[in-house]
Amino acid sequence: MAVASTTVAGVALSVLSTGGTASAQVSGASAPVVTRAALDPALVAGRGASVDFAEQEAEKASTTGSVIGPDRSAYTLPAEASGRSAVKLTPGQYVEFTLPNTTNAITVRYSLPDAPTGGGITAPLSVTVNGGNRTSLTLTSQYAYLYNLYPFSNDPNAGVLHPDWWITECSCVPNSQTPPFTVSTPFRPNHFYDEQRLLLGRTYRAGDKLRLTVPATSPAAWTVIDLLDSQYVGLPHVDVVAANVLAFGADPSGRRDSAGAIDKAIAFAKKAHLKVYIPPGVYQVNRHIIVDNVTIVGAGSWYTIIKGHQVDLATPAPDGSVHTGVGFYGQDASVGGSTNVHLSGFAIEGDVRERIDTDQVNGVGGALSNSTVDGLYIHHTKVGIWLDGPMTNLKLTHNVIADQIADGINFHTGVTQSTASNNVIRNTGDDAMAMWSERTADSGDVFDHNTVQTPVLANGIALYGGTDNTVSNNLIADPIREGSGLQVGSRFGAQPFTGHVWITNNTTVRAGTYELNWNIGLGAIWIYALERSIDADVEVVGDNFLDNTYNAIMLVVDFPVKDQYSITNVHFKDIKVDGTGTSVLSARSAGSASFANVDARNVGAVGVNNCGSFHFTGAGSEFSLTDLGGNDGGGTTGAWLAAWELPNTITCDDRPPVVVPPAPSPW
Ligand SMILES: [Ca+2]
Repeated sequence: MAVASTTVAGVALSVLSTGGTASAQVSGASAPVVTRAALDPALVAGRGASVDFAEQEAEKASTTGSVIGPDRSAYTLPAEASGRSAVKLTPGQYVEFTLPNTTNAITVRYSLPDAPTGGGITAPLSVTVNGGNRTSLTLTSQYAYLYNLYPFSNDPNAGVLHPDWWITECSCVPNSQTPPFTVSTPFRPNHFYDEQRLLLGRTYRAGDKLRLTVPATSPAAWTVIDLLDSQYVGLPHVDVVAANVLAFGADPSGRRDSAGAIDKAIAFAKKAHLKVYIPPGVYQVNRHIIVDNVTIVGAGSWYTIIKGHQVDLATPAPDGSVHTGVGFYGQDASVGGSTNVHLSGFAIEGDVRERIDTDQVNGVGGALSNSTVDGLYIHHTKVGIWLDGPMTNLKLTHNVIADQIADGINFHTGVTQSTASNNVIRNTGDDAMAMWSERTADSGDVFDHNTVQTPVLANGIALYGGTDNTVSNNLIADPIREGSGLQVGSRFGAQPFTGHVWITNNTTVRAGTYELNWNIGLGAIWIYALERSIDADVEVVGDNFLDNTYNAIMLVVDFPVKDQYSITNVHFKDIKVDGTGTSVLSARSAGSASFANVDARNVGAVGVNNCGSFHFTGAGSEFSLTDLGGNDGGGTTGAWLAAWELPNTITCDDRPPVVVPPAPSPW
């Protein structure tokens, strides 16, 4: 990882364009500014995934275009950008990055307009280094753009999808109005971004200038560039002692369907006790490859690409799917699941553009016990990795999951003793990572050292019930709406939380989002009792909550059940809160929590916004705080945990003015 230069002042200079037309203004830094989640890497050292690329935000690079943002308002281009800012280019404009390291491969995160009637467009982007070696990317918005209410639509012109649902735009049920309330279109556009990888074909040095230029003839009115990841990709991995899929008829040109050939290679490998090897190439697969007791190795995710079309099923499958598509699936848990499956070193490129929750069109699925998934790149599937247990002992490591319609990783139903670590997950349409204890509890699971960026809906990492699960050392940035950085929620029919919940040493940044339906700010971590009380031992230790849009911490019970459920037994220790638009803690629940060594600064409102369960009795709030000492600092209102607030002073204010905090800095 390169040393970041974060102190380079923006320089502006004027250059004459070679076309002899008007001069263009160039703004931004010429020295590389390497960041992690748009932060100085020193602020997040030891947290998040260890990765082999360096990340540079376009808004910190040199450009003839215009910087958009920062802006955290949902349904806008800046809000879904890393760091809530990006660069907008019109045809002829460019953004130029100074490469921080030896580089032969890049990932560009970008946005294009949708087609007027939906479905996306394509447009070129030219890549040059030091003014030469031109290559080109064909960008697309065919996998971007969702509109409207759940389960969303690809039609930018559609009226409200559920006119019988309450919506926040009118604070009404549209069909109950006379005349019915109509929404303006496009209604709630989101999921603007996509990303694309490119092997440059030769190796460049640190200091070389990589320029992304929108050709003057581009059909796209604008091209937004969010960031560039650059890296050096080594030679393809070769496995000689293996069942090579080419020997079984697989077509590495991607022209013929290779699913049958891969099945044959798997069958042979199992008999011969060999691995399956998939050499460099693009392999067309338009259905699930069922895996059990097999190891499948690619040449590396930049070289071996399994790519498929979404296929309409003639009749719905027993699981409710109406489509199928490329994916590697363990057998269903109802027939015992699969075991001893090891997948590594390839990409899965799906073709999912709409959200149909009954469809099994995920990158990896089924039940996979005693298994590993390592070094995959999973793109354009519905969910990157969705496990349906019961199952046990799965390890997910060093996977990159991007541009999903729904979740990134979901441990669903009785997934136990399993780990997801060092994964990078970006632009999911739902929770980036979740443990969902539906019907059967997840237990003994760990999400550790993952990096999550810009989930456009829901949470960075969410736990829905379960026993003795851990979320540790993760870096979670830029959640956008109807969720936040970390959630502990009794929701979605989950089993109760029992035993311990450990939320340790995570960093969130630019979380604590605005909840559009509730019309209030959430916390970077929010503990939410909707379907039952939360009374397991929740230990929140060593976490840093940076640049919170609203609160750092929220404990909330849904209003209709505020007198039924409570949140108790939550313990905060060794926490740093750097910057809150509003409070350090917002309590909208009966119950209690303890605080030890929770330090805060740059706090925008009263330290504790204590509403309890909204009875406002003379005895004080129904939520009480225990001060275990060392809770220092505060902001505009003085100490965040002042003696006068303890144990349960009512300080309830739903919508205090937001004070935008300064950027996070070394503590
Ligand atoms: Ca950006």
